[in-house]
Amino acid sequence: EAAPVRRALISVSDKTGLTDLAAALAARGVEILSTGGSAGALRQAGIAVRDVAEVTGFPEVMDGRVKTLHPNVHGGLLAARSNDEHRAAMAAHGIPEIDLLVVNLYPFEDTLAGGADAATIVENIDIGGPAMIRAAAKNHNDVTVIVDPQDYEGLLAELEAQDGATSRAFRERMALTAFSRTAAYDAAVSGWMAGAFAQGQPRRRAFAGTLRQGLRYGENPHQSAAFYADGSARPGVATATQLQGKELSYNNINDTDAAYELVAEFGGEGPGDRPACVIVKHANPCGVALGDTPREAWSRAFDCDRTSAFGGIVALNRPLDGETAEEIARIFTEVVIAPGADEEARRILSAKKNVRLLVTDGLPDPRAGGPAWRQVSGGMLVQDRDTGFVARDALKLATKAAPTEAQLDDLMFAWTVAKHVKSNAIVYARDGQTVGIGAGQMSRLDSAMIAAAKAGRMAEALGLSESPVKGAAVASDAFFPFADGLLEAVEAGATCVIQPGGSMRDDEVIAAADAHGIAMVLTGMRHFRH
Ligand code: 93A
Repeated sequence: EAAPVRRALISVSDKTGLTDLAAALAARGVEILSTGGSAGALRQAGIAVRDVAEVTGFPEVMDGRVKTLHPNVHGGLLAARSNDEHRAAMAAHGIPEIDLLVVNLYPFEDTLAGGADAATIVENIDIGGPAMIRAAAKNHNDVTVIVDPQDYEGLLAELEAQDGATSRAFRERMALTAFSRTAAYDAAVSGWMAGAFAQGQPRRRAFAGTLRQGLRYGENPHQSAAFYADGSARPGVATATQLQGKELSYNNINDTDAAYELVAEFGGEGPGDRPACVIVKHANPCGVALGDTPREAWSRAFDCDRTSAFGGIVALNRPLDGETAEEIARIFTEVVIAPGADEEARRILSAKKNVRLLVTDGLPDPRAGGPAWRQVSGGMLVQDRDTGFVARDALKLATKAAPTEAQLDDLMFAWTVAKHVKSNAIVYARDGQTVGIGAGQMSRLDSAMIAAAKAGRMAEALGLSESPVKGAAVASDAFFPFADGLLEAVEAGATCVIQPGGSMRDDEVIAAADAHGIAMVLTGMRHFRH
């Protein structure tokens, strides 16, 4: 069922491609109705247009808050063309049929991302636009709705192919796009309000995102999958630009996010603003290190667990430079993400066609709030992102021995890494380098043993004469329920400990630390990550 397009209403904030589209429509004999700013732009381009105000018989009032909210507009969008009563109502009230609606909304998300004040943000909540989009999308039986300048070309091709009409399949696709857009738009508005008006209260909202990329498959080849952006415009994997390499996979995206979120902690007010590198495998870091240069940070991260780093995801908190790219290119790496890449780095990696290189405009903000989602059978869990941060001077000394400044550096470093390791997390670190990471075990003791065993393998790989855990700091993402986990770490060679504290047996754990002359600080905050 083709629906002819004789009259269009155009009302757009983003004027990209506007005049080309309107000129092409006019050339097809389509009458164009338009709102203030859009009409002005069209007239300036010499395109004939009728003001919506003429159709409504009502001027645009209240700074444009009320311009298309009128029965003559909504009747023209909603009337079922095959319904006699609807036709009679149109005739009785002089309502013109609107066959095509082209709308894009007030830039709410961009205004928010630009850091505008509340009044400006509120003024950018579009009311009339979504109302028209929803009306036209509901009436996709007869009306075509376009909400994205990227679809202008497709529309013109459709009109050409259908002799001035659109096919049902096209209208259905555009209606789906339209409702996805208004859903995402309202999610952005409610998300902002949740932060601004309802801090600390449970949030009543559902996720709605914009499709960024269809994926070849999900975690496994038999699962279909897609990647959505939430419109928040935060620097990160969802807004990154891919400069080269194969298409990102579901697991790539998940692992890249884990790597980038962690490396972004080493910047700004975090545990130290030095070049840092994180290598992730299966959503857990297998090497994290600071260095005087990104290159040094990479090679120190690599040294932590050279075996696991194979096929890993590399994240840097500095732009990728040539010498770092050269080092990274030596081993098989799936993805590299950084806040930029210089020309030399791009040239070097371009020889490695399979490496996916992603760059972003800045780093993710580890203190930025927002929701974190998880699906469960028949429902969803929503929580705030884990933005918890314990400042160095807020640590509580629990033992007789106090850590030195250098030990405190390593404790802060290890604690930051532990936050990003799946629980139970045990992290050994020395001189700004992880030397053993135990992740995802069901017992803390097992995590401590695995971390120590990995450190043993590091010693072997690097030909070290002793375990790199000797004199290391150890971080535990949650309290030690018994002294055994702590004793395991001490036996491995750790000399200082950071952990939340708060166990019923804290006294026992502290006594064990004192008995071994270990310095232990308590954060009072845990970082479970499941
Ligand atoms: O302020 S509104 O919520 N009230 C309306 O009646 C209305 N009608 C269209 N915003 C409204 N619009 C929006 O105006 C459109 O969604 C579009 O983003 C914008 C186009 O305005 P102009 O053509 O004046 O630039």
